Amino acid sequence: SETDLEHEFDATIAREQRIEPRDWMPEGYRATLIRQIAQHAHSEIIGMQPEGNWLTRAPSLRRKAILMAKVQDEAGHGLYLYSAAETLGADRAELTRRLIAGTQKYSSIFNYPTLTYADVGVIGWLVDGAAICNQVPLCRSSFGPYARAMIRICKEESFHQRQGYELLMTMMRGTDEQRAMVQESVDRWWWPSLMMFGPPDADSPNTARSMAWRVKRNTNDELRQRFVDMTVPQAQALGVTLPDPDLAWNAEREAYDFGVPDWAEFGAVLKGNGPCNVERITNRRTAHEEGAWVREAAVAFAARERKEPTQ
Ligand code: FAQ
Repeated sequence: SETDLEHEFDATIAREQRIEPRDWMPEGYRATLIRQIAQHAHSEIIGMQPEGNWLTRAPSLRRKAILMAKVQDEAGHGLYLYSAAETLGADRAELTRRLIAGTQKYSSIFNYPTLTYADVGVIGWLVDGAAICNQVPLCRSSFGPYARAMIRICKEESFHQRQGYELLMTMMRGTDEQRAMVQESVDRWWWPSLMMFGPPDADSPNTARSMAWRVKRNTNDELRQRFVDMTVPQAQALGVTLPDPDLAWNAEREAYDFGVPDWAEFGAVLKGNGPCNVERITNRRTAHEEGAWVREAAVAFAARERKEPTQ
């Protein structure tokens, strides 16, 4: 009966075992996973644009090769995550349709512009750093395909973070102008990076349910704190200042105190009013429309192959 199935599901979660696609699951569990995984996949695909902006203007062949590899990894992560969503019965074309229609979200962070080449380094350091902080615990998410996807994705994100930090170390060893460029970029990206972890726990409608299902393993505020504590020593080693006058070590808590992000700005970005929302979605829609002939050709090819099996 439905109750037996529900008990079985709860027991699997309680034993720290994985739920697999063919297992029975509550509809709410399925829906929240599709929501989170689709949003994550969309973030990877939209996230190709800010850095892709610098591919044609990378300062050397070496930097260009590294950046191309990173942006291609992000495409791979997106496709991998769409596949995980498909194991839950989601339709990939429908997910893309919802992204373009603006009815499914992607990470707020990708609605900010990349104004200088230092932004490539800072995205690697702070944005990938935040992504790793958020995603390492998701390797223990209760849904098998999502947890397994996170293992590979986190390995690649770690490489991305290192390339960003190495790029910034190189710039910090350079001229005064280069150091100023890094600092200016850090000033722009710090607060949006903190917003990547989502609203404060008190304003996070999904956290309690997702934690009980072990879809999420930590709250938004826990992970934000972990990110701040991890990043402050890295900023010191680099020689940059994080733009927060309230940032201070709290010996009692053994953690850094820090200021409050501008949650009104976060709300505006989520509503579609960030600096680059329109551009990001317009580019995605154009790419989708211009790729229609490829999808049609693939379908026609598959149909022909079914009729005339190759010898
Ligand atoms: N942006 O109740 P909660 C990357 C939404 S990393 C936009 O706390 P939840 C790598 C949230 O969906 C970025 N929307 O929600 C990369 C919900 O709205 P809904 C992607 C946000 O799900 C690096 C509402 O606010 N990473 O791409 C954001 O429990 C460099 C209420 O929030 C992931 O997606 C936000 N920042 O917690 C690529 C990680 N925060 O859906 C290229 C997996 C919240 O009810 C270059 N996701 N919202 O309409 C998660 O861990 C969670 O979904 C959270 C949000 C923590 C993001």
